[in-house]
Amino acid sequence: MKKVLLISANMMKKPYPVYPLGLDYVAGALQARYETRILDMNGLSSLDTLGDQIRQYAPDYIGLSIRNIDNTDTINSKGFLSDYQDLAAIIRKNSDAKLILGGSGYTIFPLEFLHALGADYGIAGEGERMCELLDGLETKSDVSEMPGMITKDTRSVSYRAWEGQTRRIFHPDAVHTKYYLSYGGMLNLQTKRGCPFRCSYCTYPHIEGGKMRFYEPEEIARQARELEDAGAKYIFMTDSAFNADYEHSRQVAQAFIDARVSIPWGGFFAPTVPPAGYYRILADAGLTHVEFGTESMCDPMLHRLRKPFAAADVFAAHREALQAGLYIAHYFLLGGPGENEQTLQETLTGVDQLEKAVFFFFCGIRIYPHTSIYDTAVREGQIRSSQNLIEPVFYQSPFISDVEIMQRVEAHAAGRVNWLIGAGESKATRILPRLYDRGHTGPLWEHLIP
Ligand code: B12
Ligand code: SF4
Repeated sequence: MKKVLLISANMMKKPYPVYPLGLDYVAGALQARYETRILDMNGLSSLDTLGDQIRQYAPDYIGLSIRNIDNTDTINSKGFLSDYQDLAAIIRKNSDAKLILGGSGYTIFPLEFLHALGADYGIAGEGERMCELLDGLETKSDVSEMPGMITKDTRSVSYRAWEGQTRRIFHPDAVHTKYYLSYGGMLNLQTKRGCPFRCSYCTYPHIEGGKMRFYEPEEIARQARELEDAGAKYIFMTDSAFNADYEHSRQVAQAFIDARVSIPWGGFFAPTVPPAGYYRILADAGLTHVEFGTESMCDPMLHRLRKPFAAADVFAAHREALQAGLYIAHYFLLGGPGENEQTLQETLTGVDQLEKAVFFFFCGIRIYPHTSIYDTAVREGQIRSSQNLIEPVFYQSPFISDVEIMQRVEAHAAGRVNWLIGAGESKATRILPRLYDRGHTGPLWEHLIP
């Protein structure tokens, strides 16, 4: 059997290190026909040992997973492209294997990454297609027409959602699994792919597709048990919006109850009005942390951001989640088209009315291709359509600057510990690593709830 080494390039440890779930699926797709090994840069003691590992394994193909492009922080922006270029250089120095790129970050900028890293191939979208690519290369067929396939000659990218089988392979004893278990204890799980909404700034429907594709609830529950039995202390559901389909997510919760999953879990939720008793059932199934993608508490802003809810719905969702005894966080994305002093004030006044929660404020919206805010920014002359956006550019409201927004939020927060402003370098993200080092588990923001 030919050998494939799958490398997770992500080395970001804030807010906590993230298990490379995507590679479990890629490995699952390859397993029948290729010998596969996962190497996680997070679990590696130093970059120097990477070359040794590559030479030892001597793979025929190397897949590099690119998840994060940058830290998406307006103030302390940090891009990871040069780190990935260094990684690619080490790979090339130690192996003649064909280098194939993939991952969620990669999917946003597939041509840019392929050229910047000098890779041989890339797959935009789901990595389950990697098996097809390798089979094609083995038989020396033309692979350039496969959906999502990127070669050095590709000029435009077109891909469609993967409709075939998906299979996750999880190794409880793998070096990288042990790393996450010993540092915060968080593993992750996906219950479906795709998001049916079209929020103006969001890349998720582009990465995962706009049509939801569900996994069997019993299979998810089996995986949750597997993670729990391996020693996980918390599971993050990586779905774009866990409650985007109320019926399926309720069935997942019921399957957890039936399978006696007892580990706490959380995920991203849209603050839409839930059916009666929804959060209660989820809480009974182990849900402890709800992370609402709320973005604004001002209806005209929510409308312009194309959110599938209004401010009144946020209060309803918040109330239901609170009554079910859950920890709640709301994420806000300020500075979108039309943001001004009044809309910001409306949001801040709205937030004041959300009791017992943690609030994360992101001041400035990163512009990504394939989003409607991208078109707005081009129309307004903020970016050129030919511009390479791997280096982050943030949308600027003509009526209020990101710095002004941040100052106003800070002033309004008046030192409240549950109001967290900015992405990368906030007080909380400096404290978290120390808490994990001392053996604490899970997302930990619940400790900031008043
Ligand atoms: C869940 C999630 C989180 C959770 C993760 C929790 C957890 N424990 O898992 C939390 C909230 C912690 C989080 C944090 C951050 N995130 Co996040 N996150 C996501 C999200 C929604 C899903 C990722 C996921 O697990 N998907 C499920 C798996 C199965 O899919 P996958 O990894 O994409 O893999 C598939 C394909 O990509 C492909 N593939 C993957 N690897 C490879 C390799 C090869 C060779 C091939 C061929 C294919 C391939 O095949 C896989 C199977 O089909 C994505 C958006 C999205 N919808 O993808 C953003 C996303 C990855 N996050 C993003 C960012 C920016 C961040 C943060 C930096 C934000 C911040 N400032 O704090 C941090 C970084 C954290 C860290 N330490 O790395 C960006 C990355 C792009 C960018 N601008 O850098 C994304 C894409 C969202 C966006 N804005 O567009 N995130
Ligand atoms: S912001 Fe959330 S609900 Fe909106 S499109 Fe993105 S994932 Fe879907």
